[in-house]
Amino acid sequence: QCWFQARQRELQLSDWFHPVHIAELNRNLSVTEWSAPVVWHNSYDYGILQKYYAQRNVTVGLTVFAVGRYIEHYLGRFLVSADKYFMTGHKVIIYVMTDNFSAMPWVSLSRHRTFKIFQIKREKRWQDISMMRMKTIAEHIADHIRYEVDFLFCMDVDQVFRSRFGVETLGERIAQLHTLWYPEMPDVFPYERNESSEAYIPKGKGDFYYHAAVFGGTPTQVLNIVRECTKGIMNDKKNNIEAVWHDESHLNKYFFLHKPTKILSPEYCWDYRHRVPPYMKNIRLSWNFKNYRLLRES
Ligand code: 2GW
Ligand code: MN
Repeated sequence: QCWFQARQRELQLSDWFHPVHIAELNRNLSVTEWSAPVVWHNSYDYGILQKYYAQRNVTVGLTVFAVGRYIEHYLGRFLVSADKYFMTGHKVIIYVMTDNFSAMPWVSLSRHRTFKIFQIKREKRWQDISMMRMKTIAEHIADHIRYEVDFLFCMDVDQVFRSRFGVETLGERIAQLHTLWYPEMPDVFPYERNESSEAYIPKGKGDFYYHAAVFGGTPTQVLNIVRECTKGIMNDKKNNIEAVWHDESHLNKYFFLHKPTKILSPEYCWDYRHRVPPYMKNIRLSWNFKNYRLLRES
């Protein structure tokens, strides 16, 4: 069963109502077929959530990787904006994984916030820099992160926080709708279509295309996610296969099999090169400018 069939039922439309029209309605979907909330600016009461999580005295972790040129290009703005907008008012630990301590920008964080920096080795291919994050995150969760935080987010570094990215986003398994694909039909999603890949999702199947730039949940759940993705990536390597969108393809496979319990609207990871639709009222995080030629040359 496909998401648009559920939407047809929910909206009491007849079966012949064309899925393309439903994609239009899907733009402000507020709950999935499996009852997971989709978080939009007006879909929750922040005051209540803020109080609830403050009473529980939660600590939220955030992993970010900066290797090579991404240190000087992105890490400073990412950290400064995270300090301002990520889980403001709550305890935060930012885990920075980098191949070069000495290039780290100097950033001072506010009260109740800290970061821990870890040295990682630099992979030769950028595809591996991206994919091997899954393995490194798994090791760090198992080793220490799970004893330190109640919730954990894993993010790309090439983005900037723009306004509150708060406790409304917390949940067991959290996935991010991709700016480009959220209004589209599942059969056009850029899932991995090679049957021999561990990331394979058949045409017509799937719910959403999730963006690997933001995912999270409880440490236990995130550990499952990144362990399974690592397994998929390593098995593919053994068979000389690389999924079309690398770790993102494997993450999409995981969330196809284990549905997220909370989904973040594209407000939580917007690409400003696209026109902002009128229902996109409060952009929280956006892609940073990317000079592909400059970044991918070295
Ligand atoms: C990546 C691509 C080409 C050249 C360099 C790099 C690179 C990535 C790098 O030199 N240094 C580095 O630290 N990275 C890390 O990998 C960094 O944390 C970055 O955010 C992450 C993913 O690379 P990115 O952001 O350039 O790729 P996107 O924005 O196209 O990401 C999507 O697709 C990726 C797989 O191709 C990942 O799934 C990513 O999570 C997605 O958002
Ligand atoms: Mn990115």
